[in-house]
Amino acid sequence: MERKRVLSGVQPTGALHLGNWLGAIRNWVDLQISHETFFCVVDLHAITVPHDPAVLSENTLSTAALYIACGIDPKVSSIFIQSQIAAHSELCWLLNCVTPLNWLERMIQFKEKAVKQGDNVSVGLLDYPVLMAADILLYDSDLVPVGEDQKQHLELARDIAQQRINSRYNNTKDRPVLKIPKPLIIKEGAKVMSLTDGRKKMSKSDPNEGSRIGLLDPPELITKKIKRAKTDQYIGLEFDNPDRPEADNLLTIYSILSGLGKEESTNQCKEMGWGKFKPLLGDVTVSALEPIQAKYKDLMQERTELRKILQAGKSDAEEVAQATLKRVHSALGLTCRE
Ligand code: AQP
Repeated sequence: MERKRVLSGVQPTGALHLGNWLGAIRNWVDLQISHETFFCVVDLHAITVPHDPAVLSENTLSTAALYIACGIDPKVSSIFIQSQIAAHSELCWLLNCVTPLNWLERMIQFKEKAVKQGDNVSVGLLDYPVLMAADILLYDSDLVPVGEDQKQHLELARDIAQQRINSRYNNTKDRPVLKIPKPLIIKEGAKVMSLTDGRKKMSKSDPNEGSRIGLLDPPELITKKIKRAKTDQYIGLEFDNPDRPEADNLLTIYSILSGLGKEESTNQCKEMGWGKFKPLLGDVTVSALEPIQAKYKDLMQERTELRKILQAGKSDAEEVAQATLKRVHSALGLTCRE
């Protein structure tokens, strides 16, 4: 049976953290076995907010290296850098021309991020979901792993493909111009919250470094951040108590990283005070990240292998992307490209 194709990516907007790993990349690792997988570093998305070019360039390579260090196997998955495939920008333009402006103005992420930019909001930030639609549609993706925050964007990609391209311009009839992707809801996907506020998502762009654990943080720093993490006045760790978001978050991290799962970690920690729990969490976090950090170091020291992997991923991606772009060109009447 043909394997379903999956596409996903992370923005190189900063150092990857536990949330990116436990909420996204860790699930990709499992998906590689059962699906055909394309994973990109979405650097064109990263420039929709102000950025430093040198930092972006280093973060892009570092993010790709972390995919591999976390277990994405380049022999099985195609790993590539979004900006190296010009078809992303090209399809984005074509989709821009058929997407109503008010569809974009409704996007929650735009509204949230625009507030932070004040008068400096770029057209790119508004257009972010159309570029994301192009990323997904270019690869004829069957499934896209999405968290709560990205559901609205995937819905938009489906609407653009169905209502604005396939139903208006399907001139071949034997197959739709664009494949309509479905969301892949990962049951095990964890939402990791900030260490300083259990009601806020752990995020690369949080100005407080202490709010997140970077995948490349050294052991002493991890221990320090966990020691300083927000707690509450109760004794005993527990899941799902709405009044104790910090307990739920740290116990979730512990249950995943220790491999104990929810039930066993509840049994182990239900009567434990914070003073005993935090060093335990620190130790499992350090141990879980140690192999990732070692593999990452190897890849970044001798970058030839990494560049080769990205080159191979680029050519896999290019082949699929060009075929889709050609179909869209032809559907829209841009026929001079043969
Ligand atoms: N805290 C989180 N818990 C679970 N999953 C998370 N992801 C991000 N943060 C968490 C998942 O990681 C993938 C890539 O995310 P992204 O970097 O492309 O964008 P993001 O969701 O906006 O991540 P950040 O860290 O919050 O970045 P900034 O601060 O730059 O906006 C996605 O699958 C996401 O769900």
